[in-house]
Amino acid sequence: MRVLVLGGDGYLGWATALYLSQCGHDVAVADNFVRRQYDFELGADSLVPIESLQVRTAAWRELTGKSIEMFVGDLTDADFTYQMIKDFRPESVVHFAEQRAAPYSMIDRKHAVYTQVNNVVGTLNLLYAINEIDRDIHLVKLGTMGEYGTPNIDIEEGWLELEHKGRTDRVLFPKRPGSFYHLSKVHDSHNMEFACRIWGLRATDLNQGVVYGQQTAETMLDDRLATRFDYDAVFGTVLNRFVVQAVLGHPLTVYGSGGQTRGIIDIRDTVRCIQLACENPADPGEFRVFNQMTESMSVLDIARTVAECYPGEVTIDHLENPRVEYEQHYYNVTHSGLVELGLEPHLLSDTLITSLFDIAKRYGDRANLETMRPGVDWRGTGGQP
Ligand code: NAD
Ligand code: USQ
Repeated sequence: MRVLVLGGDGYLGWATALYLSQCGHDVAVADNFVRRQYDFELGADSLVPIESLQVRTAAWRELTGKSIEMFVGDLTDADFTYQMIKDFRPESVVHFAEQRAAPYSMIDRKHAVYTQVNNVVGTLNLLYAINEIDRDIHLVKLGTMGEYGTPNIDIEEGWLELEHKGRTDRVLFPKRPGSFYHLSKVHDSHNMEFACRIWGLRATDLNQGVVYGQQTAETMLDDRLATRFDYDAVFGTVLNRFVVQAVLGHPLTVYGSGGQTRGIIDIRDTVRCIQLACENPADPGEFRVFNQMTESMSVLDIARTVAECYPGEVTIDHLENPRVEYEQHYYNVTHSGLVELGLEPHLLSDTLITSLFDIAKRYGDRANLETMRPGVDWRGTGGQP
């Protein structure tokens, strides 16, 4: 299958491109490298050094004989997006290429507007390109569990059977997201559902939980194939941050009481889920939604698990929560769709955490502690990252 991975220079896009290539698919990647630009803006960097996309793809070819074609450009540039689809003629497009940090979107008006324009316009250009060039292309789009927020009812996979005043309907599950970034994903989901319903496109929205881990079988083949490891307060995700903090002797930064519960997933399961979605496409006209997470954990339980696994002293700090979010809430999520397609989840284990400690130890001298403390305040007080 010909698969185009948008955002292929990023944390998940790169690991996914390698995995799909290893599975025998004909893979191309696209990126505008804006993720590397955010690092310059924030004074942050991946803990693990990453090579340029040119070096990465050349190393993959050298090691495996498989080539990954590269498109450099911005999805918000419609001409670029159309030309790329015409040139590569994908059967599936996997879309990771968005600004994905909630704190980044909450810095100020400029960053909120940038996030929503980048994400919503990029996806809309893509929907138009698919509709005008080849409606049979299956769009596999990364959404987020945070689209739902933390409602006081069970979270279903995208859709809800509703009974109201004696009548029933199947409606999109109500969304109550927690940042302008998460809202951009809600807007994308609505645009995609519309494109499926009105134009007959086929799309899968993968509402993914917080990803942890850094290595896959493919990225481990050679240091030049490594993917990013973010640990700063803007782009670092919670479990990966706690691992780096433990190794550096920094207190684990639990926001508030830590009772907030999230769906989580190992990066090795992320790449497998994408493969399963591509190889089992949605039907024409279908807007299919999967909740791409394998287990739920509270932030405090994540911190305790990391602290218990670490063979040294670890302290847990409860910082005043810079975000506005429920710290105690109901959380029960249906996530059976991908398992039914064949996913065999890796649940969070001591072995995985220990291997992350090893990575953090190896590159610990590259860490910049200045970027560790949260500086973005959800209440709009003009906090600086
Ligand atoms: P990332 O920032 O590492 O990668 C995204 C890539 O997209 C970057 O390389 C960036 O340069 C590129 N990009 C952004 N805007 C672009 C544009 N307009 N045109 C071309 N390229 C563009 O992010 P990631 O962690 O790999 O996440 C990938 C996707 O998965 C995102 O959509 C994110 O919302 C979703 N997701 C991530 C997580 C997680 O924990 N990392 C969890 C759930 C969902
Ligand atoms: N948190 C802490 N301490 C920290 C960092 C985070 O307590 O040092 C808490 C946050 O307050 C939040 C939870 O941990 O309650 C998760 O935060 P996060 O930064 O790991 O994840 P989030 O901001 O939700 O975003 C990440 C990815 C995003 C993706 C999302 C999936 O950056 O792209 O969409 O996870 S989900 O959370 O399911 O929406």
